[in-house]
Amino acid sequence: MDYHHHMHPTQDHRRQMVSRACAEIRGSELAPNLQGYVMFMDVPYGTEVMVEVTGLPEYKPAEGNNSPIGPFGFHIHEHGSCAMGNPEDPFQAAGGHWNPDNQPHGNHAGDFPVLFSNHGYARMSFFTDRFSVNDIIGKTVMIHQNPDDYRTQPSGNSGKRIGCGVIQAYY
Ligand SMILES: [Cu+2]
Repeated sequence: MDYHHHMHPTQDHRRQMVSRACAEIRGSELAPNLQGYVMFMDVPYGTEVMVEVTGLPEYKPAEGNNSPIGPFGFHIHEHGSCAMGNPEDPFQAAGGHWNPDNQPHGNHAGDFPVLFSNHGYARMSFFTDRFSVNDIIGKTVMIHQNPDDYRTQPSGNSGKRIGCGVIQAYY
C-alpha cells in the first residue's frame, strides 16, 4: 500500500464532472447591499447563465469625464478569491478577465452582457457556447460599477468592482 493510494478518493471527487455551478454574490463597500447569485447550467450545445441580484446602486448618468453608474459590467475573472482587499479598489484578488483562448476584450470567453437593473434589482438569463460548467469552477464572477464598452483593452473600462462571487460546483 502506498501513501498515494489513500489520496485518490478526495482527488477523484474534486475531478468529478459537474453540470451545474453557483456563485453567491456579495457586495464590496461600494455597494454594501448588493447580494444574489449567478447559476450556470450545462444545456445542449453550451451553458445557460442565470443571474439575480438586489442592492445594485441607482443608475446615475455620466457627468463630465465620469462614466455612468450602471448598466453594470459583468465578467468571469480568472482567480477564485473575492477577498475584499483595499475597500477603495476592492476585489483585486480575483485578478483580470478569464481569457482562456487569448481573445481581445469584447470576445473573452467570460465577457457577459451588462447587467441592466430596475431600482437595484437585476435578473438576466443568457446562453453561451464559450465554456462548459466544468471549465469555470473555482473562478469568480465580477460585477463592476460602470458599463462595459466592449472595446477598451483589456477590461472594457467598466470601473471599480462592486460585487464578486466564487463559482462553486452545485450538486
Ligand atoms: Cu470584470
